[in-house]
Amino acid sequence: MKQNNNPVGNRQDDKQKNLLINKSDGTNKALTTNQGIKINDDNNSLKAAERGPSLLEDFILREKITHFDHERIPERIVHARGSGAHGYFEVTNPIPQFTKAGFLQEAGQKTPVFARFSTVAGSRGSTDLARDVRGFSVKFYTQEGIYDFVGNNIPVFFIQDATKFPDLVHAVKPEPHNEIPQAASAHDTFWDFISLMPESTHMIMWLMSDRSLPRSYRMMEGFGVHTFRFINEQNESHFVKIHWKPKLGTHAVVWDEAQKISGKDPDFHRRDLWEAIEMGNFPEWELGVQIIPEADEHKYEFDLLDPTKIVPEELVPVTIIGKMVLNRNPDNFFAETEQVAFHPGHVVPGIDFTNDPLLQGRLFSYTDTQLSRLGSPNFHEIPINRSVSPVHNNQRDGHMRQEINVGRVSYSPNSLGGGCPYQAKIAEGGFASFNERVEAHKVRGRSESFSDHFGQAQLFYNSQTETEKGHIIKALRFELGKVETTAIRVRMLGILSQVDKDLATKVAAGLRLTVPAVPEQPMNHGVSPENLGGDQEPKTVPSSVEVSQALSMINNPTVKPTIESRKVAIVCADGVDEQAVLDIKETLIKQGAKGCVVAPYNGVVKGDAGGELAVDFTFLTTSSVVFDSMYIPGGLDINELSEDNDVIDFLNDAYRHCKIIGAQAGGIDLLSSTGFASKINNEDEGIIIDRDGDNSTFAANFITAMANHRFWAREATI
Ligand code: HDD
Repeated sequence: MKQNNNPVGNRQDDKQKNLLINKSDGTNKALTTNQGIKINDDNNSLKAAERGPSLLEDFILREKITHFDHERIPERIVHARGSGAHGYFEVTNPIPQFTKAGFLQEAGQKTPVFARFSTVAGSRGSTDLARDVRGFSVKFYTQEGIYDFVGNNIPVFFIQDATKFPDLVHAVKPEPHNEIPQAASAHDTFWDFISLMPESTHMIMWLMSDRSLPRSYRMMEGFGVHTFRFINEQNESHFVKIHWKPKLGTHAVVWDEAQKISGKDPDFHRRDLWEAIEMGNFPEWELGVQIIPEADEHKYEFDLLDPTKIVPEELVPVTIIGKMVLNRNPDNFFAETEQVAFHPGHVVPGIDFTNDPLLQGRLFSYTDTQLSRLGSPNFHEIPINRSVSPVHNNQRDGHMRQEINVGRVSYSPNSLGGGCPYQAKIAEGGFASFNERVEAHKVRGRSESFSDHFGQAQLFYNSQTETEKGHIIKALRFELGKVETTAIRVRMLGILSQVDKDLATKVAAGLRLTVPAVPEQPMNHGVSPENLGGDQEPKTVPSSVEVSQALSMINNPTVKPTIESRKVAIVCADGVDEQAVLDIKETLIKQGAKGCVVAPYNGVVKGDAGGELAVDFTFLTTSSVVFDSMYIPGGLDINELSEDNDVIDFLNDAYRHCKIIGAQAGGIDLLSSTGFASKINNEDEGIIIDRDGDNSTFAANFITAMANHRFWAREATI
């Protein structure tokens, strides 16, 4: 029986306690230099006379400027733009039969975590709303050491082998001659590469879908992408795919909206995460696993080691084993969110790797990148990266070493230190890699079982609703429309035609091109025939599952009808029916949502009963794209509002983005000045009208409509 080195119970505060010794608060304290000398004047440098030159002697000036000069570190080569938060992971359904990982053993067990969400291509200061994959990383501070989950919000990847990662990233990043465009894939080098890499087709379907435009970090799924292994106490291995399912469902914005948010509030996701936690709306995800016995390794039409493939939930259901709650914002962005260093190779006993060639390459890359990003092999000592379980080994010295290792022994074997630190037995938690049998020739090549590049791209496309298919077509027209080289566009049409002829034809129509009758057969894996026999040409192995509901965001069976944490703009002006506003605000709060008063001016608006309502935003300081729904109460001074272009744009955009628009009594008249005036008489179920001012019936109808996220059917009529 394994020694219990994972005391069960509530360990969720362990990391906060661990961070405390590094926290510093200057409240009511004197200003000092870094050497602790109190500073008397921080406003003037030391000079030879008031109008004379500064003196080199001024250690206060020198220290301050030198520190400032070195305040920046290299940003992450990918995933530079991100936001993080602290929280905990709680086991709800332990699975000791599959894994001996200590933090997954008992129901109710809590482990502190730090999660970071990111875009991939843009720089640190780029917009949150780029069309891009989102990173989804979680550091678990377990009693057995750090376990890092380093996944994405899309369950597959562009490439099958890590050796192509630098090529992929060079292609998607801003072009090297002019550093344009920032945080965008819509340019020639990206599509040139993609059009020559048919293995990326499945990923491209996801990337062109609204999955790449999340409404919020809190409304996106997380996937481990690779197949990993769970190892149990009997040293038996099961394959595992790891999923995070958001409590609020998986939702997105539309592309026109995303582009406008990028201008109006490029911090949209960062702000949303921060504010939700400050307001106590703690973001939550369930952790699910798909478990596949070793014996089933070759049972499927796809290779479990191929990171461009999912395991459809129809073949292997997702079992929920726990939940993550993020309940604390960082104290300091740089110290925590910027310096946190994740690594898919940080695993604890009970979790192990497979031979997925993308994963294998990642196991090298992540420590290596921290050496240039954080500047030292001692990055594990940075507080946010520090394990809560003890660290003892013979590694020593290096830049910025914090630990003071005592004693004269820093080698093993040793007798002078009594043989310590000693090697842990497996039974006491020592990590032992799964003893997978490998009998092979060295080859520089790829398995033929990785050659299906279109089967699951078809599964994904076929699983989308018509609305979602329409968005994919538009996205491809946009992206390829920005490509300047016609040959690249045509090559991509050839690839798309292997997913779906109708898709390719519709994209081609937007580009005024014809889908090639015979697609230019792009590169195979570049496998040299001398190294490998077999057919390495890209091919289509039709999926045994024809439609998977879990792949659609609109049809997703796990999406719950909730308006929790949604934001409603309440269009206001003097004379507004203040009771109606108070009623809707209260109803929204009860549902976990929030109503914000938006008016033509800051300060307050005067209500019809003589009261005043505080204004949250003006039509200048906000935009409808940052709200989920609009509500127009009665009593407003319509003349003033209907002549204001900002107000009319506000409503027109909401309509265009399929948002729910509610209006009562005199507020309905404002809609006649909009571009959708003709649609207000029951022609559009997303416009909720109440002429009689019956607040409770109206609120119920408004909320039911909002819970569907958007009224997508409208798109067909615009
Ligand atoms: Fe990676 C960062 C996720 C393939 C090399 N990656 C990074 C982050 C995430 C991912 C979420 C940000 C971590 C953070 O918040 O600090 N990466 C993935 C996923 C992949 C993937 C899901 C495919 C399944 N990555 C991948 C490959 C390589 C890298 C194949 C290299 C061979 N990734 C890196 C990196 C980064 C990184 C260069 C940049 C910053 C960092 O590691 O800490 O090492």
